[in-house]
Amino acid sequence: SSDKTAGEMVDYKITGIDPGAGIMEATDRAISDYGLDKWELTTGSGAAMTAALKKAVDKEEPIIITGWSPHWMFTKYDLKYLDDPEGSYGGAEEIHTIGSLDLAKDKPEAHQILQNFKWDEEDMGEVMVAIIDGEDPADAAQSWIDENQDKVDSWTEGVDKVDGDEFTFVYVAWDSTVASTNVMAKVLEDQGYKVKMSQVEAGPMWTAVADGSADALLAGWLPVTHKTYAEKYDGKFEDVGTSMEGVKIGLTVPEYMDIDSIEDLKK
Ligand code: PBE
Repeated sequence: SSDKTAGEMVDYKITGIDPGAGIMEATDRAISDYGLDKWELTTGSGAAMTAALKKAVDKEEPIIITGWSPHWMFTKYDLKYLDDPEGSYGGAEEIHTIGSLDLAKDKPEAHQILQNFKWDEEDMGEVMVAIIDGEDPADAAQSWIDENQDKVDSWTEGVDKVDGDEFTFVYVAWDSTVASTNVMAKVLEDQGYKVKMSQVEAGPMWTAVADGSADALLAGWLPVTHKTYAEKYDGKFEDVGTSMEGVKIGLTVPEYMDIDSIEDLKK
């Protein structure tokens, strides 16, 4: 440790991701809730953030990032969340599958599978780690499916096959979402769908499902992370199901940093 404050150590900079991400809005809220007037949240992307994290960890330098789990960064590095006594980041979040209002009527087979879709942090972690270790996302998804056929069968059991119907997922290039979307794209392809994966920003992702130009998104983080989007499009989408429980967002630092709480950033 040093005599410097956390702010001095990182130049009062929190390394963020894409501006539309819910965690960015939550971080703006934290800056205001904790009175972090001198602090700045930088924007970029998930990939730029994890590149900055790797660079810092390699040199054991201080860094503060917008983290979330499940994410492979917690597997690859020793990291900790900063305590959040004000609750700016909410508590235990869930990942919801969000469908267009026409989904159940127009594509009942896909709707049923998405309703059944549920996996855990370890499952998603296996796909994410394979991708970050260099595997093509589609191949990583296929390997996971091959090794977890029982789980996949439990999602598709009793659901009729279809014959080339089109299905569009919208997703953001967040590592967790890349993993889930690639897996479910394969699952729906095996069911007979012709699946398109359209990569967009967070706002347009919600808009596409709400206006029906896409069928579903798999990264509806609720109740807090995407609250603003869910409220904006209230009544224009179906909350199809919860694919994972107990997920989390928050400010994240390497274990070697001598701070434990967002309150420590005020010093
Ligand atoms: N995330 C991953 C997203 C939701 C999924 C935490 C970066 C967000 O902040 O909107």
